[in-house]
Amino acid sequence: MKFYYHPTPNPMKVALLLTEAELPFELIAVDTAKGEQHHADFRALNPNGKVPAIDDNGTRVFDSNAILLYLAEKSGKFLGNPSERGELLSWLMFIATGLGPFSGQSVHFQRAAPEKIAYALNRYLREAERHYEVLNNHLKGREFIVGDSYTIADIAAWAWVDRADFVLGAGRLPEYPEIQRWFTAISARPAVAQARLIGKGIEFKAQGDEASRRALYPSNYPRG
Ligand SMILES: N[C@@H](CCC(=O)N[C@@H](CS)C(=O)NCC(=O)O)C(=O)O
Repeated sequence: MKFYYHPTPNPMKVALLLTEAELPFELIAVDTAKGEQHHADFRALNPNGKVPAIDDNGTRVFDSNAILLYLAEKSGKFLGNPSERGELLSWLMFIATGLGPFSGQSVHFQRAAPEKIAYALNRYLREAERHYEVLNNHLKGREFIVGDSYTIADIAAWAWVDRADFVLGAGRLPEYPEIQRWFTAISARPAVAQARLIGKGIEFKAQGDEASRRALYPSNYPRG
């Protein structure tokens, strides 16, 4: 299996599941600051031009939570109790469509947008905070997000909460004590330390110059 990777939250979900499930893979770096996500051979795997993607012996899967479901079903691990399937799907979609994108946009408008736009800064930070509140309330009295076992919902949320300092502002995770407790416990899993080592020897380009802005934020430039 080929795993197309960049050290950012959505690929980190897949890195953690591959490590937890002990699935063998070949790591393929996609340097998004160099625009490699737009190359035709990568677009054939992921027409959306984003990481992560996998190529499992000719089967392509793109979009991180789809990959989590695919690999969990393939390995028969981290899907939780079948009676909790509705909960699992609900929380996976909550993360895929809410927690993740609002967190990502909050980081974008704080750190990457060419202008500081008060409305956008407030809108995305407040929506990220609201998603944190929903998760924090849900985790009261719970060890895991779904049922009483570790699932791909925990894996998906972990990769985003790992960036809480950038999403919410440095040192703010303790404002969500249930998430903090849950995050500390997941982060102590041996697979997390292993997942953090994936791609460590690879030098990815730092963002910030004109070429990387064109690669990452093409909508800021004229078409064509
Ligand atoms: N919905 C996609 C989003 C993937 C995504 O936004 N990936 C980011 C890295 S976390 C990326 O590829 N950024 C480069 C770009 O947008 O060109 C998923 O969950 O996999």
